Amino acid sequence: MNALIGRTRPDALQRNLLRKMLASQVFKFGEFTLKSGQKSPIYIDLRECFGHSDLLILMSEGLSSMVTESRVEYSGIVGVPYGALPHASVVAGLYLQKPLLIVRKEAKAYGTKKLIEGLYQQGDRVILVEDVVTTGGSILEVVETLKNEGLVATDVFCILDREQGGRERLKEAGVNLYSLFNMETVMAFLASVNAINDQQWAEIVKALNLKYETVSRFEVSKEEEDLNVLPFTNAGRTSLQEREALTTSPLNHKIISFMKKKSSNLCLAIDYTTTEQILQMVEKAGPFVVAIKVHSDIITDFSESFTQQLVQLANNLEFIIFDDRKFADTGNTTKLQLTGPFKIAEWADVVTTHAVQGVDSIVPVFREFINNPAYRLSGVLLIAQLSTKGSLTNIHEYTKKAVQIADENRDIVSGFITQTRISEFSDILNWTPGVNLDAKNDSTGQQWRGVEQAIEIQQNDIVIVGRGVTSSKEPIQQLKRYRQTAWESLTKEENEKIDHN
Ligand code: 5BU
Repeated sequence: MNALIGRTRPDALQRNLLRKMLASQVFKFGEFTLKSGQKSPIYIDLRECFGHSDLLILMSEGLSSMVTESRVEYSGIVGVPYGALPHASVVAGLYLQKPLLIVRKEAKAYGTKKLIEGLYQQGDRVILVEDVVTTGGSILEVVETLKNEGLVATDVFCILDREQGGRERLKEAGVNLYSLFNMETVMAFLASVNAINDQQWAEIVKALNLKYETVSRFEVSKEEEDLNVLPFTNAGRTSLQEREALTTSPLNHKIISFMKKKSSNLCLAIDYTTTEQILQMVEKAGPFVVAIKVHSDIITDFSESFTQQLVQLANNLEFIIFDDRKFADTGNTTKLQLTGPFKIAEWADVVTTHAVQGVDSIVPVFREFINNPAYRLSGVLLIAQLSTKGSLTNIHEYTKKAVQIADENRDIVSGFITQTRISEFSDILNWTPGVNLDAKNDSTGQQWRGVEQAIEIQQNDIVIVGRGVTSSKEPIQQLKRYRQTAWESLTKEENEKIDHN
């Protein structure tokens, strides 16, 4: 790896913005023909941000900071039509609180016939806000119009400098360009988080005739290593009441009723290997959790009597039985595994499945079991993102496909196993493993983060905790601590909303 660490490292706001842009599909990969006729393997569609208010806000915040830091003096802000108009409005109206000017592409044939709308006087100095600068052509046209109206414009603030000669052309015309990102920063980010590989880097460099000889990457800190730091969707969590009313899944109805009754959004992962140890823990932990998760295939003395006792405890103590079996095979094999020696479909309320085998190998098989009252199984949790370091589910395309499978089959997919909120459908519950209040990682790839990150920032619903409780000397004390922290995190927003009303 030819690292150019430092040179192109974006700051925290930029990194946050780039991550959001990646998650919101601003960067599109494929084969595109640009306005210039050039072919490009990447297309940066900044207009995606009109649909994501958090992106529009972050971009406007970045543009505003650049303007302030530049110390350029100006009395008005001009948005270059049309793509930059929303940004210019937010920057002028909200952040910098200066008059907004709009330059028409053509003069109106009626009324004032003005080419420039807004509050200004001859001789005023204005700045320009633009989204993407390629050759600088549109900016020079706007500068010319402004000049003809007696306005002075020598500074342009843009989100992306595509490095296609715009900066140089503007400079020749006496116009300074300030950019939030240039192509190299964008590409260094994409390479650093493995969204593009070295070959894609080379293809982009060639197609856009860029001058970089080596792949440039910056160091991604431990916390940032994984792309799933922020939610995929802006559709925030609605209240439990609303979600209860929305969900048609009997399983989720049951889970939400347990959550409310027990003030708990906790699932305990009991990875003990003997039935005695597991049952002892279930008896003590049952009252505080909404679900108990087991791995049936790690239990050395697995028996039918074990599952009978487990079912009885679940019925009495009101929790969901979750077998984390992670199906990932043909539909036929999944069917055999559900009914095989462990008879999973008979005692588990919910199981996990990977999405890798594709929708046709998942949905019909599980639907058959879930709709059959002879089986206890009443929902599946689709694994959209794993908690492990370097997980291949960090490839966003994969997660998006998993989300699509779930969104379209909400009668059987009652939840996701995920790191961050990914679906806009709030009736699908987001279960999240990789939570520990006292440790960051184990020696075999697990990555843990705290409850606040998992529930408040990443907007998950149910915390899956294992060793944080089960390896502790005082497991029930720890369990209560996790329950309280997780429940406070989940209900905080709801309580805040109630307070505001
Ligand atoms: P831990 O002891 O808190 O690391 O236990 C987490 C449990 O969740 C454990 O049973 C794992 O098998 C399970 N898990 C996970 O940790 N990460 C994942 O991405 C998935 C499951 Br899927």
